[in-house]
Amino acid sequence: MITLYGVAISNYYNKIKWALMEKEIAFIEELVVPSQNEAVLKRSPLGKVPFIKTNEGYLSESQAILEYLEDAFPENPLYPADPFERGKCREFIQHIELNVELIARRLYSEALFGGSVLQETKDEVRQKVEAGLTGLAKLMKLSPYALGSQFSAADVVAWPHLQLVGFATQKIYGQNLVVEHIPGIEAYIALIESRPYAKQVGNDRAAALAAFFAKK
Ligand SMILES: N[C@@H](CCC(=O)N[C@@H](CS)C(=O)NCC(=O)O)C(=O)O
Repeated sequence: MITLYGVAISNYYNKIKWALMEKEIAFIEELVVPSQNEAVLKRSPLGKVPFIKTNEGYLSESQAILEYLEDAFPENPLYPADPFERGKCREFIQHIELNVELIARRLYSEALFGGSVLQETKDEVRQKVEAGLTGLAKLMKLSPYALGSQFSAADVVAWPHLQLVGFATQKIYGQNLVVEHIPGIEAYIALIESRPYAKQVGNDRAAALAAFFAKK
């Protein structure tokens, strides 16, 4: 049995939770907030979430976890069988995480957590996120899924990240840069959110966000 550690407001946590559900892998969730506390650092080297416990030990970094799940539980595959298509799927994931999500992340302290981000940072992030989204639009097929007719790991990664990046850019710039740069993204998000497991992950995220803000 896999244990998934983290918080349901985290897009990386939701990526893995949703993958576990779509692959029909049994798991339990345990609430752990990111921390520099020794108990967390022993299981996740930078104190980040998500991380998982397997029969063999702990594993951190969501992409390493996703690929481990695919290797260890080959049923209900999330990656295409064809090597080139698998490569395209990995290319898409690397691109969205490196050139879009990781850049936009610098806005979250203000967009979500009541902090403030320097105008200089906002300007720099905007330029880089727009470049990242322009590149992503070239890779994304949306016919109807991220990379074509088959639901895949690309979707499992795209939905939690693009939803959050769209929200954060709307809050900071008054414009949803995801919607502006990826034609057809709203219909895609609606399609994904009609999937029962995505609905469940979305509902859990909404409840966790409400609880988080009620505590502040
Ligand atoms: N590359 C990591 C990123 C995970 C990540 O940044 N998680 C956030 C929550 S969404 C976190 O733990 N942040 C705390 C920190 O950066 O110290 C992954 O893919 O798992």
